[in-house]
Amino acid sequence: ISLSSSALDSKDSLVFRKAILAKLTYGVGTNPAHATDHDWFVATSLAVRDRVMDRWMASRAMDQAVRKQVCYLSLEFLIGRLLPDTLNNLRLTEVAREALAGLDVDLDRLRAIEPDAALGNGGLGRLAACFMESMASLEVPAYGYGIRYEHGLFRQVITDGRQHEVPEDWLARSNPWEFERPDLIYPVGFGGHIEEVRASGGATISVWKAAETIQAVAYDTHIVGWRGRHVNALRLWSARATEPLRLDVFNSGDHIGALAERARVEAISRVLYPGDASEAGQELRLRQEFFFTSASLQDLLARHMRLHGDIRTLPDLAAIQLNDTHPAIAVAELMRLLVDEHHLAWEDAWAITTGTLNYTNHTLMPEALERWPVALIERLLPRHLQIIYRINWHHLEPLARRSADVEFVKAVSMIDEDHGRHVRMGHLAFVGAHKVNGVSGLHTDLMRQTVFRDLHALYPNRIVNKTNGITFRRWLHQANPGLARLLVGELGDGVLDDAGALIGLERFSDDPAFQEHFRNQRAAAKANLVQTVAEHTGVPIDPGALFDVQIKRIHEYKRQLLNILEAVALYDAIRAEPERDWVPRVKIFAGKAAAGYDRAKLIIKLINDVAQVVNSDPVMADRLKIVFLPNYNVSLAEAIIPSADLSEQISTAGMEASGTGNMKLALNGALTIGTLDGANVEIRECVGAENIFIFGLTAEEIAAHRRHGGHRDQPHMSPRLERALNLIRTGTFSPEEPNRFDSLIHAVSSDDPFMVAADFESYWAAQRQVDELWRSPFAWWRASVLNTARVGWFSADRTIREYASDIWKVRVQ
Ligand code: DL6
Repeated sequence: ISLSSSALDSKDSLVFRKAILAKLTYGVGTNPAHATDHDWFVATSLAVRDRVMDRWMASRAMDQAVRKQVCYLSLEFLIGRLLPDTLNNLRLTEVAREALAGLDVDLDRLRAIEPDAALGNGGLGRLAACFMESMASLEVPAYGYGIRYEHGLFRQVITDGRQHEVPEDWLARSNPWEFERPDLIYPVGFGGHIEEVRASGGATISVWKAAETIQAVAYDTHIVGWRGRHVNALRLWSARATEPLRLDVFNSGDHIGALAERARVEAISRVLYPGDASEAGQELRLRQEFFFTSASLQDLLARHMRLHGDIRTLPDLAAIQLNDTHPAIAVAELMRLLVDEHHLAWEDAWAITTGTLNYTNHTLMPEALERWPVALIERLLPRHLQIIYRINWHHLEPLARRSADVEFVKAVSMIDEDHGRHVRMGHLAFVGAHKVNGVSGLHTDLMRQTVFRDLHALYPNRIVNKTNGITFRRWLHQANPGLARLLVGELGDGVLDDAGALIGLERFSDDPAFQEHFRNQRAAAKANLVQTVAEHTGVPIDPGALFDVQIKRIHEYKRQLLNILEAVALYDAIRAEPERDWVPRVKIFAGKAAAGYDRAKLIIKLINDVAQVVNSDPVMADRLKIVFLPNYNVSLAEAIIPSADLSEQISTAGMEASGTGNMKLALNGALTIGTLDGANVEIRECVGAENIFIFGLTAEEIAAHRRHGGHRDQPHMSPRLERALNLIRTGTFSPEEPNRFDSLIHAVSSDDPFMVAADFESYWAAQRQVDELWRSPFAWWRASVLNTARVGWFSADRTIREYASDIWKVRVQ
């Protein structure tokens, strides 16, 4: 292969081609004649990585000057593929494409080979990934800290309409992006007892004698900021047994037994979200949380001491963000490290802890707020339980002195004494944090009024709002390159740097020629999705139809059930009057249900059963199609979002903390149909009430309804909903098992906890308004352009600037 295969190749692409070839030979150990696509992927990634290294070192050198650092502790980082991200941020995509084309290799094919790093579950994990990218782009010195799970979120396989979970194996082939740091190892202890030892000065100090010690080994992955200006590290910990095997046991002939202890220890970083229905599963989860929190804090303190030499300056030089309560044990662990290992007085340690830690809450749902049995913490982390008790004593003692109301004291205590003794991790995080934030305006208000009402009364300035954001580099520039090119053509290159510049599009919203271009981009994305749908489901869909998209975790509060019930009602209406002027629609669903969440899995089955009947009914033709795309992940989201006309954000009001899919879809021009929940409220403020379809009860109405015991009444059923439920009940979609969906029907028609029946008619009406607007293309595309133009505020750069100035007190560029 000639290095100058095309006269048109740029100098940079020639240099890059040479670099890829060198990596293929010396890094992968093969040559072009024998290289597989995977070999080319690794060689290309290694060549790209080389371009990052100098910047990474330079960023590190800069950070090590006296700049305050951010440590983002998160059990999840849903980063997806790194090749397109890194190429995009280095502005190298076209160079790489050209370089590879000269070697007869297609960049897009290589991109598809990279497994998604699915080290997360949903919104919280993807938010962490967006924040890491924005922090690098804004030159905030930051470390992301988490677990290097060997198996990320399960792969979802749909057979016979049902979800099956298959282990995900992203590390099965080499991961070209990470650097193992075999010398960066920290011990993490579990179990044992505490010894009170007399120190030289005469005081007694507590020494934790752990029963077992596990090694946390660091693996670093670069996170490149926009235009490659700054590079941060994502440091993930892998668990390793101190003893690789019991040689005596091995030699005695018990070859498996000799490795048993190692398997047990290393299970900590084996799987994201081990099932926690069993006690062993719960224990493993707590071990995971402590493992990565302790290693991360030890790493931070070691770096701080190396660079600055004085532990007391920690709050001036580091801000730690706890992403949800998963790392909340950090409050006790930081105190332990400061008091037991750095020998600080309790009060001094507490001032440092509360000056450094901050906590983000991501849910108000009681069942998702972590509580650990006291007995479990006592067994696994005895010293931490002592510390938690002491923190709690300091927290409650002033209340006792003022003879506060007993119920109030019980409500703010870190220990829930009522339902078996539990440690409330949200309370621990709240009391140990400098700031506590919600993730949308509504969610933050509800935090103040509900789960943290009493703590908020005690610490009235602690809760702040930081509405979520998304990185536009990934969710617009990269996911929708055609639209990005159009925007640059009209608004100039600056729109890539400044999300606020999108507002310049407003003036084109009425311009038929621009609308036409905008529409063409959507059409191209839809054509691609038509192919993807055909490949994955075999269902042919009409690219001219309205693409109505609901993509997110499957959960009752997200109300995929409401959506599919509306589809059943629509099916019923079309069958009754096929000749009416129906707007052709394709309802597209994608999402995973937690493995142990039977009702969510049944909703998946219902969607697939309804899809099967609707899609094969000749009366429907292209009027209505329903598809469920399997194995939703970041890459699939990137493929679906640019093609969406309508974005379903229909959670029960008050239950979705923010949502970020809502932002991604609106940015790409989809109109939202949604409740006044989470960030939908702010999206409506930005895009204008006339450019969004809002329906349903508000959070306040639902709360009032529940206060009056309304959820115990039979919900009002509209005749349309009755008919839809009847079709399901009588086996229209499951003739072989008519009562398959009885539990879903029962939930809706008895206490209706998610207000599906209550919101049904209003949702139906909003959907008919959608149809109406679709019939007026000029008005539809105007609204669509205005959505893209007006959502610049939801850039994660804005969110990170707010965290930086109001919570972390760090400088941004
Ligand atoms: O803040 C990120 C993301 C929000 O956008 C979602 O609304 C919220 O559900 C999600 N929360 C979680 C935590 N657990 N639960 N449920 O993933 O956080």
